[in-house]
Amino acid sequence: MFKLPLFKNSTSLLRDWRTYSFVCLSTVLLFSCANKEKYVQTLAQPEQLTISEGFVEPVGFYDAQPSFSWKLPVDASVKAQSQYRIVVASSPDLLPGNPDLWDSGVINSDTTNFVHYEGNELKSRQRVFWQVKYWNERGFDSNWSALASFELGLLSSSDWSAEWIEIEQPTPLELDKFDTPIHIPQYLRTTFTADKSIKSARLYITAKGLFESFINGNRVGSDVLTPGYTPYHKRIETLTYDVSKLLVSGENAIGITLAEGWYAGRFGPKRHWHKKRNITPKALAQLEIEYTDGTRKIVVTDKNWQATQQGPLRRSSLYDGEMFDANFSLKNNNANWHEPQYETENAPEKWRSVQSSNIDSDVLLEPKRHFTSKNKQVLAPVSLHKVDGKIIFDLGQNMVGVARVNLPMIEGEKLKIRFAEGINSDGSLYTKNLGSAAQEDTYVAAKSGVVDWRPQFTFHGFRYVEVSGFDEKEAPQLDWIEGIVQYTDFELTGHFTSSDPELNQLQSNIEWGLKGNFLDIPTDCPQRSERLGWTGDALAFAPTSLFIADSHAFWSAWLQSIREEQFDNHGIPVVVPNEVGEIVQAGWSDAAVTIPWDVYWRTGDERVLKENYTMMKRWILYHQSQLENGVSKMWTVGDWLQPYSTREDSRRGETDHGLISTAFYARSLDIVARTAKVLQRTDDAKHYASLFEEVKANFQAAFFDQQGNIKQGQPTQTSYLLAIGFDLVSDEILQAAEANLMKQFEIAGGHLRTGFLGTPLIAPVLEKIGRQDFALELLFKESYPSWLFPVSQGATTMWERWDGYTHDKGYVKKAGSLNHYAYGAIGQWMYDRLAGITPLSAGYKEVRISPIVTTHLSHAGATYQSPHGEIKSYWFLNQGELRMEITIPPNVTATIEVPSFVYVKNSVETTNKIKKLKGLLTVNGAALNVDSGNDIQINKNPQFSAGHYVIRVSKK
Ligand code: RAM
Repeated sequence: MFKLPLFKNSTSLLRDWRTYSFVCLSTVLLFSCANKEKYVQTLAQPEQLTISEGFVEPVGFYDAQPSFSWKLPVDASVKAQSQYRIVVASSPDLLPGNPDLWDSGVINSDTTNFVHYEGNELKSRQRVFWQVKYWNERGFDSNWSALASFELGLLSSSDWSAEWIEIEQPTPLELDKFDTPIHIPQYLRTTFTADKSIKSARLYITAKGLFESFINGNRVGSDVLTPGYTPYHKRIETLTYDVSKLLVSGENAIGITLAEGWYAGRFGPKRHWHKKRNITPKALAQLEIEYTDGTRKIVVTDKNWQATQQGPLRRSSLYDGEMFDANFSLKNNNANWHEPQYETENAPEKWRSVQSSNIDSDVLLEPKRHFTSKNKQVLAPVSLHKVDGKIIFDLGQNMVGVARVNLPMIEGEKLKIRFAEGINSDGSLYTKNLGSAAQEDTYVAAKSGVVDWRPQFTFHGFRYVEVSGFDEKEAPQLDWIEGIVQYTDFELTGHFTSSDPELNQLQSNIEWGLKGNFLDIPTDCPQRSERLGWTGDALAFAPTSLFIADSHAFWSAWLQSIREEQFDNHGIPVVVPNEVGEIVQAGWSDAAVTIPWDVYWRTGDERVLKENYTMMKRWILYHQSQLENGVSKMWTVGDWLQPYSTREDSRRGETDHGLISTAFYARSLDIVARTAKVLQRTDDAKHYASLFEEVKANFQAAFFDQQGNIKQGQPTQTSYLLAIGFDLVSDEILQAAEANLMKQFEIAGGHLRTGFLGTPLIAPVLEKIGRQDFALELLFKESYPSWLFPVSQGATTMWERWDGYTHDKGYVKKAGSLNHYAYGAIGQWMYDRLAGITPLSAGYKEVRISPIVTTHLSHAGATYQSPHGEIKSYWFLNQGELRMEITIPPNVTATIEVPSFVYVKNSVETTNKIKKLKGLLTVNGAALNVDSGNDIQINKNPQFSAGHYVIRVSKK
């Protein structure tokens, strides 16, 4: 029977025994540079130059007012930056001496990130070069950095002389069984002569739909699913490719394949499909060639292009998959349709003229403002089995992307490729959780032999791939299939690991949640007929994602879409891009406020706050329009998917909806107040802070009694988590509320009983009330519901429901998505607290290294590529001895709090939950006296510079 006594004394005891004391011995000079520097003439140059949200040497860049970032080298001579200088020029020859665009001058500042460009106005197509140097804390200067450059794209619609083109086709269009038009993919082509020698060429291109482009037989770029997914009625992103090397002097051909994608296909909820009836895919391209003699030639999409729907791509749908029929070949004269030798006259039955339309004046054409999606990883099957004559390959990992097939077929046969996240007990594919998404690709062979194919304009969520229709004379081989994992092309920046394989699997599942649902926009799920940008899921997962991956640009771009989708009444839609109509929802739409803050906090980029500030303030106005007597009546689905909910619609959780909506109003106010402070809008800051206090009082009066009990609706874990987590109860009743929260856990048999809103708050709130011990118990629990329960049932991704599948019962009736990242929000606590890397100021400029050490593990830790360089924190516990391995990059100040005790696994009595760590404290081998000082101050205390540390608490 679960028992959880809450002794306040022992709680504060836990709080107090936090650190070890020691005397800072001046002999422990780890990375002393004093002597060395006398001889140093010039310091090593700054590294890893990026612009705006982390772009490296972009071509077709979106931002004419960029910011500059760099990293200081990891070098004993560099502890911090005291000054910097940036020079920017229109030509590399002008640098560093004659910067014609901007010279920042020598600026006294330790800032190395997001320094705003303040030079001459930058224009579309402009190529810009820059360099930076810094001075260290002792006034020595560095070499100039290597030269970095960027080139702007076509910044506004007026830069385009191209027209939208599409095949001339009969109207009305044929409808599918869902009443949505069938858009057979189009092939569009033109040829042209380049009559001089080519210096450089850029292809500016986009689509209403999805495109791939080809020049002279070669694929342009390696992006997938371009241009991506934005509110197309407001803004369509454009791509720029350097195609200088693909063109030749003489005859050239350019081809575009065009499919329906998000824009024109059956996508989103059923009730909106019919609206797509008058929408058809279109392409827009502008090829700009610069000859060596300085003259230019422009080739644009216009009426002169030709088009066909008689190509091998017969059908491409995001939900349903792709069909490729090799009999519809587009080859003649030994050439492919995107080569100049191909003759459309030889295939007159196929090629038709196109219809063109002008660029819409109210839809912005802007260069893509984050990274494109790409093929990021390849998975090989781990096994295969046969069911009903079909072969099912198991990739061992639930993933998102496409499958490449490489297998034998017989002429005329149809290869069917089906995808699922799971298999039934009879070994067949489990497809019940896919809704109406068929997730099925088809390949029709034109000749016998080995077929090597992958689709272009669809993606699937799957672990299992079923194939039928191959040449059955051949024995199936594992290498017939490859899983090609596709997601937004960012770098993975954070890695967590521990001694516990289950916890590591949880971490892996969290990472795969990101890989599976960051395909151009953040989605709830990648497999069923949904795959939408649900704001609430994003709100939960954003902080975790910002550690795992360099998702700064990704979030900033999606926030632009949120701004564009904000309703006139200031509401924020629950789904962005909005496919669901006018639905606004507390706890979901608040993402418009929480995510700018999360991005700012993790990156230090103030621009994300500036860009979104108006939207954030308008969102507060919407909240205010929902108030009645100080309490919010805003609609919400509530604590979505809380286990054991007794509500009629059990998905909606038991927590009172008014409490949730009022709590999120307060939360948004709190963040807007903090944002105003960062942006130095003092009056706003005061205004929102006082509103917050007002709402706090209203919240407490409406929902809590004097004993800290919930008085409206059911008492639930989430109601207390929101109240304590968002700081909404006064000090007088806080302790009682804390005890009531613990009682809720006790009632639940020591389990969580929270949905999408409560779950992310569990560990941080337990920590806030001094119950890290219990947070650990919950984290390591394996029985339902818990984070490790799905792991124990074989999960390789995060699930929408804690019990989507069980070994005993198989898939539950409403198993839901097996790739839903929301519960992955626990990652943040694992990185911040188990590994112990917590930012104390925005962008990790100041950090605290203070891992929670527990006998649940013998080691844990993380590496994080912070905006200033690599931060590492690992701890190892061996027979009561502790070793910490820590790296702090230059220009960061850190407080290392050496733990003075260990949380003991499985202790029932609170008093036994911690065990003192005793022994000799050494830092890089030198002993420290335990009598004075608490923490090791890196880069604050002159003794301890940035660098690597091994800290031990050992028995002798
Ligand atoms: C579901 C989505 C999402 C959730 C909403 C409320 O359909 O999958 O995860 O945020 O509903």
